[in-house]
Amino acid sequence: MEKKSCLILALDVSDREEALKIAEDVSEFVDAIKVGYPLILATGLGIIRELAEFAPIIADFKVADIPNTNRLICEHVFEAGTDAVIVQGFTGRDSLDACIEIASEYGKDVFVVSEMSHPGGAEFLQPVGEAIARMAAEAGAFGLVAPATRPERVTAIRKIIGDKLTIISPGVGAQGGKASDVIAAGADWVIVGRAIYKAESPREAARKIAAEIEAKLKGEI
Ligand code: O7E
Repeated sequence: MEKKSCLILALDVSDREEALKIAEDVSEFVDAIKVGYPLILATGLGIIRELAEFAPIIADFKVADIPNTNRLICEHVFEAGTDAVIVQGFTGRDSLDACIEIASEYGKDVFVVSEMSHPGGAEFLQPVGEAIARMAAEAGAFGLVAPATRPERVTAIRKIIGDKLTIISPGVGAQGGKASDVIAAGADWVIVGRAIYKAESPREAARKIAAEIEAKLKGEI
C-alpha cells in the first residue's frame, strides 16, 4: 500500500450508491478504503470491485478462527479483489500463519489487531497487545492495528516492532483521537470513518484531515 496522504477511509455506510459516491469524492485524499461487515452485509461482496476503482481496499473482517477456517475466509476475501485483510491476533500464531500463507499466495497484505480503540479494548486485549505485536512481527505480517484513542499505546507498540511493520490506527474523530497526534506517536496511517462519511462534505472533511497530517509530517504544527 503506497503511503501518500497517510489517511484510510472506514466506509461503514450501508447503501451502495452512497458508498460509491463518497469513495469517488474522497479518493484524492485517501490511500485506501476499509470495508467491513456493515457495508458488505448490506450490499454484498461485489461492492469491493466497484470500490477498487477508487482506491486499494482493506477488508476488515477481523478474522478470528481456527487455521483452516481462517484460510477459507481469506481465500474468499482475496478472490473478491481486496488488497489486504484485517485479522485478530488473539487466536494465536497458527491461526495468523494460515492468513499470512494465503495472503502471500495472492501477493496481498495482512494487518493484525493488537489492541482496540474503544474503552472495552483496555479490558482484555490491552494486557496482551504487546505480545500480539511481537508475534505479528515474527510471523511476517504487513502491519498492526493500534488505537488512535491512546497514542501512547501506538508509541509503545512502535518501540516493539521498530520499522519492521506498519501501523494503521482507528479512533480519530468520532472516538476522540486526533490525526496529527497519532501520526506523531508512530502510526503510518490513520483510519477515519464517521468524521468523514457523516460530514456535510466528506471530500472537504477528508481534505482537512489529510492537510493536518501533511502539516504534522512537515513539522509545521
Ligand atoms: O469511529 P469511526 O467512525 O472513525 O470508525 C472507526 C473504524 O475503525 C470502524 O470501522 C471500526 O470498526 C474500526 N476500528 C476501530 O474503531 N477500533 C479498533 O480498535 C479497530 C477497528 C478496526 O477497524 O480494526 C481494524 C482496523
